[in-house]
Amino acid sequence: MNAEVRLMKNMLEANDQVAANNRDFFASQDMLVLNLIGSPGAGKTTLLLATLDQIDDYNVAVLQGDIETNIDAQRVAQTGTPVLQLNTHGACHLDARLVQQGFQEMSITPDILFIENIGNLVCPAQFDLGETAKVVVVSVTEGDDKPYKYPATFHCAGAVIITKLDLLEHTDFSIDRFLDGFRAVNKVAPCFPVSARTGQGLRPWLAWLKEQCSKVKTEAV
Ligand SMILES: Nc1nc2c(ncn2[C@@H]2O[C@H](COP(=O)(O)OP(=O)(O)OP(=O)(O)O)[C@@H](O)[C@H]2O)c(=O)[nH]1
Ligand SMILES: [Mg+2]
Repeated sequence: MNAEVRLMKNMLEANDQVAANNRDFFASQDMLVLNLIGSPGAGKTTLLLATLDQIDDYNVAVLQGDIETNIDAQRVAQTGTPVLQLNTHGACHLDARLVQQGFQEMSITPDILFIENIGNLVCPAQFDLGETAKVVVVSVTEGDDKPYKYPATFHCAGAVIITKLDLLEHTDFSIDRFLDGFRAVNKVAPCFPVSARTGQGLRPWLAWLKEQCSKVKTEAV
């Protein structure tokens, strides 16, 4: 094993230990924790805002990951949802330590914690944060080949959202082709085509979310 590979392995192992602590802690608090992963501009924050608007019967908090700026945290804060911006200042993914520190700083215990990861379809899938599930967000404007090109990311998804459905007719995105690629690497996770702009298709996603929330609380009993 060369030095670079060894360094990466050590880094991932150290991250996994903190992630395991996070996962135990979140489970002990009956929290559903979702790690939103997707390319820059895929529509993660817009989906989050449309979701927050529909789940006001839950206590929700957001950890907002970005390399720089608090633009997205400000968008979330306008909804009244507790939010903390996590800036990585260059790193292309959040890690478990950042999440642990950010969550401790918030000092609240929500029913649902959304973590918006850095816009990137590669590294965020490799770094476990201790989340309950990863939710991969892909938009129709990115092309339907993403599960073929980034299989590991789609393999580890607990759910996939295809967003910007309102733009579908202006693209050559084929939902069938996307699903064929997705099912080749992940037979179980649900896929929700939505438009966060118009609200189309949000209902099944919201139902899944609420179901996951109940599951976390039931499993804790
Ligand atoms: N038409 C349409 N536009 C959308 C939809 N969702 C997001 N957008 C637009 O897509 C752009 C990017 O959306 P964001 O939600 O900021 O994307 P993001 O994935 O959070 O981006 P980063 O945080 O920079 O990685 C914005 O101009 C949104 O208005 C949608 O469902 N339909
Ligand atoms: Mg965003």
